[in-house]
Amino acid sequence: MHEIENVDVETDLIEENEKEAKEINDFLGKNNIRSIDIVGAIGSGKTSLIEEFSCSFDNVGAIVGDVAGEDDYNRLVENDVPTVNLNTGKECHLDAHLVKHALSDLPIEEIDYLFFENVGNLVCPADFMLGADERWIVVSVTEGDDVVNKHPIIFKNSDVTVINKIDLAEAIGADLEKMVEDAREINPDMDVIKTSIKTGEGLDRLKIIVE
Ligand SMILES: Nc1nc2c(ncn2[C@@H]2O[C@H](COP(=O)(O)OP(=O)(O)OP(=O)(O)O)[C@@H](O)[C@H]2O)c(=O)[nH]1
Ligand SMILES: [Mg+2]
Repeated sequence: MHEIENVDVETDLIEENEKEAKEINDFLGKNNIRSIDIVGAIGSGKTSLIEEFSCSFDNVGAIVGDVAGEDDYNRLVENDVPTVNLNTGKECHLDAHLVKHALSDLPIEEIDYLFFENVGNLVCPADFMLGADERWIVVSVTEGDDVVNKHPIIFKNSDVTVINKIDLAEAIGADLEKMVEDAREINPDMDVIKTSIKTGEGLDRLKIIVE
């Protein structure tokens, strides 16, 4: 006879992840590094945002996650950003264990601002915090103006919402204010900032939050 035992694998994984995330946050704090975990849909503007910050702030570093390839890594290295590339294969999010290892490949003493770019999607990264000071979620108007409402968990677990590509809102008929209201309703404590990385609109407000 086989005995049936319930093992709550997901809870164990998340608890283990929380422990390592706390270690990361302690480590970065001791090294006076301000850290931001950027999550968001594919193509919403995550790497573009890190590129912007690397032009505005000294000593930016990054850890970038994608299922495959070195595209984002190459873009950031071209901008002189010390970067570690993490390919997750079939996994659809970064986790604290991966990030902890990646930290040992960065010149920590040369970094004041560290950005994590999570794998692009609005579902898998939701429960896996990476130990950053803040989590920002970047969505763009081209994903549809119901994208916020459809993904409440990740907005609940974030500190700042960036609604990007507002330069395209009119062209695609997106209701920008609906997106803002949805985000505020899901998480009333969250800053919600509308941006266009293309025109520069809204970026000053984000830079103030980074500082
Ligand atoms: N029109 C417009 N295009 C933008 C804006 N921000 C980013 N883009 C473009 O959108 C595309 C995707 O931007 P990325 O920064 O690569 O997006 P990402 O979120 O890093 O994408 P993944 O890493 O693949 O998930 C690029 O071609 C950018 O130039 C914006 O505000 N307006
Ligand atoms: Mg990217």
